[in-house]
Amino acid sequence: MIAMATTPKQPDLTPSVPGGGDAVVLERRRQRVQPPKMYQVVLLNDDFTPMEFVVRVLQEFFNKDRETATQIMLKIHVHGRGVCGVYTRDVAATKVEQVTQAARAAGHPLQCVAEPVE
Ligand code: TYC
Repeated sequence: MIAMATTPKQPDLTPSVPGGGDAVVLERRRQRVQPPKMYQVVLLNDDFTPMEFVVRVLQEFFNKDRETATQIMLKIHVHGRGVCGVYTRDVAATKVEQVTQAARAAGHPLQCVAEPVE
């Protein structure tokens, strides 16, 4: 057999398209990332935490204006619970930590929980 000097094969960069030419084919790709699962942070009613403290919590940790904070607090007071905000998992967990810590430091039994949004 006779060895032939050949040039190394280069990858063919030209998209092969019926009809040839220099057309570029763009494939539709399925979306690979999903939106993150979201968690709602909920405050629970109790008989001891002062209304004013809850209003301040809603203003400070959930960025509510005073009027909105008061409405949410009253809703919790009447209905037993209320959503304060919806966040990604880590942010929601941090809110729960911050609120619980502030409540305990002030000597209040306020309960704050995060739950997945369906
Ligand atoms: N029920 C409380 C009171 O009458 C007020 C309150 C509101 C407490 C909301 C907790 O998440 C709460 N002082």
